[in-house]
Amino acid sequence: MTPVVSIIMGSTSDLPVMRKAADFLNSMEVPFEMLALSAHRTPDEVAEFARNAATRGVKAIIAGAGMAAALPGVIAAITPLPVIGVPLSATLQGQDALLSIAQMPPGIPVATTGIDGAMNAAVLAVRILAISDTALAARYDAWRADLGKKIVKANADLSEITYDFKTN
Ligand code: RP5
Repeated sequence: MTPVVSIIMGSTSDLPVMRKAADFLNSMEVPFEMLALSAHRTPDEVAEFARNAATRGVKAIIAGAGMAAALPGVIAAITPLPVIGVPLSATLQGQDALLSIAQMPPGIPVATTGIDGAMNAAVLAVRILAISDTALAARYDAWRADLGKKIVKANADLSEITYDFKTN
């Protein structure tokens, strides 16, 4: 199988969060790869990965990083592919990484999720891929319809709660 999405992280210490992206891609039957690459510790390997990703058939890159989170931005500076950055809450509750990843200069965007938002990174990657893949779009639509059912159940649960002055 050729990977369509690359999930990149700076360290296996990022795996507990980044695994959520893998879980979602797997559930959507999207072939993906997982690689450890660090903008600061292995800069040459990051550049090589980013230069070759598109020609290897990758269509979107998810990159998670904490602290001085340069990884998504460095990849975006090299590849023509869409890069989705996941700020990780390694330090300062992830606010350092959030700003590092989101505040890219004009022309080199990184689509940035919320802190530790690896699942949403995968959801966004699926939505990008689904534009040109009707079978994937159908799987995504079915999953999304299920999300709505959670709210229907939540309303049923809330209706069980009684107060003297609660009207519904
Ligand atoms: C970041 O440095 C990595 O993404 C990770 O969040 C952090 C620390 O890595 P380890 O020291 O745990 O390997 O670039």
